Amino acid sequence: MARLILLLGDQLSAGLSSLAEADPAEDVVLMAEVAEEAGYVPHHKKKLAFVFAAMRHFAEALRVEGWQLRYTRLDDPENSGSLVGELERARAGLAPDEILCTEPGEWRLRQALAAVPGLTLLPDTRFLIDPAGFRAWAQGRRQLRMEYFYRDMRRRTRLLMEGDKPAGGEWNYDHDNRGTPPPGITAPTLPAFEPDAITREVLELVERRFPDNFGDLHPFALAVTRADAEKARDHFLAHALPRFGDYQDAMRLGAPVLFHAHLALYLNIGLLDPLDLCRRAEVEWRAGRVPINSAEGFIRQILGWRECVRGIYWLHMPRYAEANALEARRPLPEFYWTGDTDMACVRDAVEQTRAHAYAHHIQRLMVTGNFALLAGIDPYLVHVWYMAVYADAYEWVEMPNTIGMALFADGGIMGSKPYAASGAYIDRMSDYCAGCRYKVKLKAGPDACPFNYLYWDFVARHRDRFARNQRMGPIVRNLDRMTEARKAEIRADSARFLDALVPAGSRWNG
Ligand code: FAD
Ligand code: DLZ
Ligand code: SF4
Repeated sequence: MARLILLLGDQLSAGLSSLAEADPAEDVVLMAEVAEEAGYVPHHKKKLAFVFAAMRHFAEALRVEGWQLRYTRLDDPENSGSLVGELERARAGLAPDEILCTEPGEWRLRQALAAVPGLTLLPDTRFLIDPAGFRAWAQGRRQLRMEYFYRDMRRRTRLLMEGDKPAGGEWNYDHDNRGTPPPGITAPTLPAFEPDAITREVLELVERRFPDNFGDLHPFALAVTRADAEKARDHFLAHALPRFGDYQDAMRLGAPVLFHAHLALYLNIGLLDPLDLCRRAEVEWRAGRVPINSAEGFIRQILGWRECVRGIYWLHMPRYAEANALEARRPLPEFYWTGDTDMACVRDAVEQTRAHAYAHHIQRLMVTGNFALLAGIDPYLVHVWYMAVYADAYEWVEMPNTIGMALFADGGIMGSKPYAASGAYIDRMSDYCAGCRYKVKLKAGPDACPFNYLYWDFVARHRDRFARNQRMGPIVRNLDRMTEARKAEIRADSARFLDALVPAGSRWNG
């Protein structure tokens, strides 16, 4: 036999480099559902079902195309439980001359695969810049500013360009991305995909094997094939992209997706292609169907942020996983798993995360992320939570967003200042506060919004560090102007609130 192609669960792309190298007539593709990948963080039930159902459908599509396939199901009695174990089992049975695998998206798995004799790792060409290209870009720069990286990526891909100038006249329409949806405006409903027999079998498997994992398995309406993911994409381009730009930072009670794409899970597993998606968004703008702030805002997220965080991940691993610049040590509160908190904003974010394995960016960053930052929760524990609960979570993208962007635990690699905010920000961008047991306008006492005193407590705890940060200077000066009595009140309110937090059980707390 010639070659064995190991194809991972988030490599479900027809144009994958390992498949492009292979010969369907001779080579064998190995795919495996394994306990190690399913269990290294306690994944949301919907995420598990999504990954396994998409894997099984992709395998079926490869078979139809004529590939020879070796597919291990989670329940196969011979299943060794790990990808390397499955590789060795296949090697023993098939005696391949060579093993090929496209680079995995995680340091942990890369280390394991790099140690397998006879295995060649091929570049993951689904991204628009490779780790070496990013390293070259980053070399010699004191700070990695996403904006400059993004402009270079625009020039490199020619997306939204008129000659050497940005289309529309500006590189970035961020200032037009902060509108609040007027009352009565309705967001488009996501398309729902009825589970077929393959998916129903997976749903039954997940229910049986992972009964205690976080999250609602039903209703399950995610796309698990490329054709359906493309339908979801087209629905977004037609119905939500036109307003994506205006309401990118808004939050609404009980409206999990608003005008966001809900496409990261399909991009990250390989069912959609990022460059193709960006080109389609540009076509919508050029045809006059969407405004520039939407097309540019959307393309910026994929071409800029998505590629940039991947570059940062590979540049800084494995140290990045242990980063804890602010020395945050508090355990993760139980309400991250139960939603059992009086803070209406946090409760809504957790409850919809439990229902959909989804929350949009501002909820992740400015509600659950902001709370963890202000409360000083251990970054690694927060990382495990984000990895587990979102259907789009893979370490290369989740970790820099959590440890860097949300928690500032990397000391400023991802951003020049922490994304810390008091209740006023959440109030401005959402309708949560009106129905909350806490009062967003109150600064002190048991009825005050906890984000208000926790914000100042956070600034006070890190005063000396932040005093050295140019962008935090004005905030530190505001703190310094407070009376000692006011500072003592902030400390007392924060201690009362934080001491009352119930830590999640050890199973969920590392
Ligand atoms: P939209 O808001 O519609 O954005 C469009 C696309 O842009 C997304 O599909 C995504 O591919 C890309 N994108 C947007 N923002 C980012 C970003 N900051 N980093 C990378 N890509 C981005 N994204 C993930 O894909 N997986 C994760 O595990 C993940 N974890 C996160 C954890 C935290 C703490 C934070 C603050 C953000 C995280 N993000 C993650 C980034 C972002 O929140 C999600 O990509 C986005 O919410 C996915 O929903 P959407 O498809 O509706 O995106
Ligand atoms: C996320 C995931 C899960 C839950 N299960 C599997 C699996 O059983 N088999 C597999 O090949 N891949 C799985 N994955 C995706 C891998 O964890 C993924 O390849 C790494 O996270 C690297 O991005
Ligand atoms: Fe969240 Fe504070 Fe508003 Fe309540 S009052 S919803 S805790 S920001």
